[in-house]
Amino acid sequence: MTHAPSAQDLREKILYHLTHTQGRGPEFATVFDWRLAVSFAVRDLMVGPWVDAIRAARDQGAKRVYYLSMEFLIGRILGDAIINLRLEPAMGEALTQLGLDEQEILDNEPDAALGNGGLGRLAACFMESLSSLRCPAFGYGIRYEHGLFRQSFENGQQVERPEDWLNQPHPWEFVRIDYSYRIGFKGHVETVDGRAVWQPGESVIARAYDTPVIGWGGDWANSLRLWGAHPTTLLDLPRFNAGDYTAAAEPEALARTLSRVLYPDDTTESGKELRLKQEYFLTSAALQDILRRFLAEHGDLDLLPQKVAIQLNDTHPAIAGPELIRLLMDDHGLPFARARDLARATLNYTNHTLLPEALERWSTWLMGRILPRHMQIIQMIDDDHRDTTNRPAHVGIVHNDQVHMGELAFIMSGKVNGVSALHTDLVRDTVFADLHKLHPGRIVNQTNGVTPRRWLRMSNPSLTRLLDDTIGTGWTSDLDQLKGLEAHADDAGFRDSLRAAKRANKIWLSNGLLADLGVKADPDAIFDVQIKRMHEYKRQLLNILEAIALWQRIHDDPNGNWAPRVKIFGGKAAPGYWLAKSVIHLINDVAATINSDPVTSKFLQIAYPSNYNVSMAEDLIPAADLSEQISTAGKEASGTGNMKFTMNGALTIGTLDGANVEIRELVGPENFFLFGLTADEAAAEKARHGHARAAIEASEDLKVALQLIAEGRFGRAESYYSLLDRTWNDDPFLVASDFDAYFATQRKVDRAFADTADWDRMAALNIARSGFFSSDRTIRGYMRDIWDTQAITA
Ligand code: 26V
Repeated sequence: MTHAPSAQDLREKILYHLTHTQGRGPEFATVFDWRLAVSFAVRDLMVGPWVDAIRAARDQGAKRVYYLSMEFLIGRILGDAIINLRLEPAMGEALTQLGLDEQEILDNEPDAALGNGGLGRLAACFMESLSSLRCPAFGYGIRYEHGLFRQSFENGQQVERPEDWLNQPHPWEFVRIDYSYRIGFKGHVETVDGRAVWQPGESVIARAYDTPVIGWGGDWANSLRLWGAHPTTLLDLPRFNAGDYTAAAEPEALARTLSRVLYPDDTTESGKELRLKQEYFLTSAALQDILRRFLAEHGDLDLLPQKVAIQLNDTHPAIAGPELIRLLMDDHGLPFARARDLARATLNYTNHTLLPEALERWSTWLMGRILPRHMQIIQMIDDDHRDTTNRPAHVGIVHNDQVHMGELAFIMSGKVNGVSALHTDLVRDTVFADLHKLHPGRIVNQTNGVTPRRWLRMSNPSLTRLLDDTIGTGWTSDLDQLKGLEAHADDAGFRDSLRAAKRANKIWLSNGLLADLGVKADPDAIFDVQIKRMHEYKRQLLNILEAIALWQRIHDDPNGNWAPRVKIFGGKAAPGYWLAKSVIHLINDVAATINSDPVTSKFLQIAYPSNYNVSMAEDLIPAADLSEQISTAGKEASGTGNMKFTMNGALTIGTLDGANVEIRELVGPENFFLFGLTADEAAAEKARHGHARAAIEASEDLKVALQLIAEGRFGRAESYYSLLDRTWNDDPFLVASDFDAYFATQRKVDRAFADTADWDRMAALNIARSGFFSSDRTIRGYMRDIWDTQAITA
């Protein structure tokens, strides 16, 4: 930025927008009015760099990156924009002068919760890093009217309510009515002069809504372009004139359904027609927009791969392969082989999960009915691949009347990547082993990362102050500079400051937990945090069983030297995932019993705030001592929360899964609490008949814990019969097999926490060695290995 605005500049801008945009005098303004006025004042400072960035990319004929994702889990925008535009401390002063509470203003903003979990939050971190690195890019997604459902607990059980973030003005977006595209569905395919012509039976309009994403330093912004669905005709006039007003509005209601609600299930692929339509809606709108821009700038379709790199965030937009071929063949007259080659040189695919139940498949019947032309092209791609590779018979896209979207994405991509070293190895060795043999070199690794602007500088101001004072501010855009802390890890003065910073965060959180849940969290206790979607493979069950076993041990020896602990959980279950919901119920029931036990209450407390989201993560992570990353080895593709905890000075208790492997290698095995079976051992254990029962019989602690649940010590036993039955007789995620190792490792944590100097040393070293996990490093990797693209230099 040329010059940073002063507190007075900001105050004047805020008052200007309060009057002229909100239409309110200060004496009548609500917190909402003020928050919008502040947002518009901040937005004004983003628009210049944004327009300049778009112009620079066009003028230089730069290659653009396009990130296609069904999910962008943004969270709040205002606080992040203030940080990246470097408006602090001026903004703080301006708000104080206006008599406003900055925290209250920031908290007034609803989260943009347009995602389920890791995959969506990664997309948001990537958008921020792309801008911070000045890489010309667009994110393409859907402007869901309702983001991820709001969770509350009734009698300990999850209840879902609709989320309605757009039920109020959204100050960050710009609607572009000139960028509208027609998206067709159904109908039939005709042949006219030897060329296929798809005559859709239905269509909707995709309209662009742009949000600028400002990078660190505030001199570059890319666009997040979200598509809203609109009807091709607003009103059925004959019906209206006939007095049937409800029916007359039907076309509008129907079209809008497409961008109405985010699918809340990240667990099982349910093959729903509306979901397929949403995926095509996003993909077609994005590709039409990309081709329009490309043709306006370059004209010659042969240049497409040199000027455009498209990243598919999982298989959700994998219809991009057939759609791009369709546009090139049917609209631009290219022959199939050339269209195929151009598409494959432009598209790339990231795999985010190996869980078989989450791999997308569509019946050929549904695909053929909703997208008849695409079904033909999918068949052409599959036939062509068979003919050009001599592949084994079991390899391919269409099998048993199902279209396998992973195989489609793989075959239509130049590069395919996994999201951690271990995950990429497993992608090569398992799901895509056959395709990997046919196309060696196509699969590459890009270990995930997170943006240190939001996840350190913004959310952890007390640690940020210490870092700035100790090593300067350069770490913000060059996270490897955290290495400079290593020299201070043995300095008792530094360690005391680190402890004080953590303690301030714990006190803040403790006050919140008391106010919201009535849980008394002693700031000197271990704050032990597991926050993520509720999934069997993430093993929240293992964690709560450990709590029960520990509770019993404390009971057996109430005067023992127990390390006080507060276990904190956060996370939502997919509405139809009843086993995950039953774990939520159990955690809440166990918390109610344990928290009110006078014998143990000073040693063990359990808190489960409802409606975990990005904003809650920003409060919990800086206050954590211990990060729970305890998935069954081989199941968690990467994890990104694990990285956020590490850079905020929490130590990890974890398995050798996902990016935990790399975290442990980098921070040093002596600074990481490892336990449990490896991926290979877990696979072998699962194949062993009766593994669960054998493990339970061998563990007194686990047996007692399960017994107490079965006896109804934590609410009605019947509620947990299925969960117990599964644990005894099936236990596919090896909770029982890993229990004793987990319990023992938690006791090691207890002892380590008691030695404050040593604990703080380990925490300092975790922070110092976490630089690798910046999403800036990840994006540089994609730019180099996948997109072959360059940043625009200032
Ligand atoms: C799956 C599905 C299945 C079909 C229906 C709709 C739907 C929507 C979302 C998903 C998400 C599955 C993948 C996912 O979120 N993976 C997570 O990606 C993170 C970023 O790479 C990674 O850190 C986590 O380990 C991984 O679980």
